[in-house]
Amino acid sequence: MPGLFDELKIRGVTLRNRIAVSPMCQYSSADGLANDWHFVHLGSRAVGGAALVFTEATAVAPEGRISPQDLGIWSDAHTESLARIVPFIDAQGAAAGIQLAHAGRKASMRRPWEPSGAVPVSQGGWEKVDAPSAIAFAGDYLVPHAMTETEIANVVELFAAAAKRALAAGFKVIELHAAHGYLIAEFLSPLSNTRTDRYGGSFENRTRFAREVATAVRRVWPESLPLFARISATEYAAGGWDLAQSIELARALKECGVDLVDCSSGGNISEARIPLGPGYQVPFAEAIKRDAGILTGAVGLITDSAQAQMVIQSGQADMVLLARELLRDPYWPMRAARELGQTISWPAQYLRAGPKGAPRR
Ligand code: 536
Repeated sequence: MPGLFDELKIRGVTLRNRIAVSPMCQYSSADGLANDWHFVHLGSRAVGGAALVFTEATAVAPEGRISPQDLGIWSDAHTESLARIVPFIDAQGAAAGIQLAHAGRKASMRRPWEPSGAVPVSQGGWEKVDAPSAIAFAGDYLVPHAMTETEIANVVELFAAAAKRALAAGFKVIELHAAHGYLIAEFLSPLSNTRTDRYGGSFENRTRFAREVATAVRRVWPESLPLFARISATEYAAGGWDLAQSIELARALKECGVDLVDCSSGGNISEARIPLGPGYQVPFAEAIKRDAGILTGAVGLITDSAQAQMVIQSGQADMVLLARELLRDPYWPMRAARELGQTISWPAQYLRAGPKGAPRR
């Protein structure tokens, strides 16, 4: 079994180790554009030694943003704002990844550090949010509009258009956001999707939108570049989406050209009780890897280098995605390498502080 600091080759992309920066909302954009915050946030984590640096959930359409301050990728200006950041990530030896997202019924919400609730139209929120069925996520969320089949087809094409823009911006990996109760996940769950047409009811119908998005993105995304999908492996609710369905979905997504399933959980049922704890989602990555025969990523309360090393060495997952721990310490991969007795290359600018001490003059 490989270790945390062994390379991972997926299609034509070789990642320098098994550590990725999980997509993390920064709530710092104006009009969906990337700016200096995103440059420094993403750039410093590439300097810190991660192999793969994901943007936050990046919306394929304005109304697909979780908050008015989310990143987006629906115009040339958006592509250009991201294209400024990608070469810097590349130059650090990391690969730049973008998570493509549509927030569905969880769109148009306030930033977490503001009082909670939907953003009123007068304050830049939007009038209408989309979902498979007209069922609100929770009391302070908008009641969504149940999409028509034409509207569904349009969103599939928006994902494909966003993938083309991601390619133009220089990204090497796309992750589809099919987790956390956002639009794709809303279609998967019989609790949020009560449709009676081709997009609701049976497992095949509920997964149709996810499969169509993956297929449409794969059509425009080069053969040589990896495609990931983040899913919620369970929604912790009786009669809802669960691990058995996730394994089936992973098999189906593999057929559509998805290379790796990033295994998260929750987010579609506001009352769900989630059994949080160190590495609590790792067993989902393990089960999906084993039973669907696809690469997986483990995410969720992974904070410790020995813990991350064990996830990889035991074969539970092929990579780890760190989120909050990489907010605390952008240099976590460099620190983890030292703790695990591994040598990794440091940025030349920082070498005098590196594991081998000051370079000789
Ligand atoms: C964590 N979050 C995920 C977000 C943004 C808000 C916070 C996202 O995916 N864009 C989360 C994890 C699991 C379930 C719900 C939320």
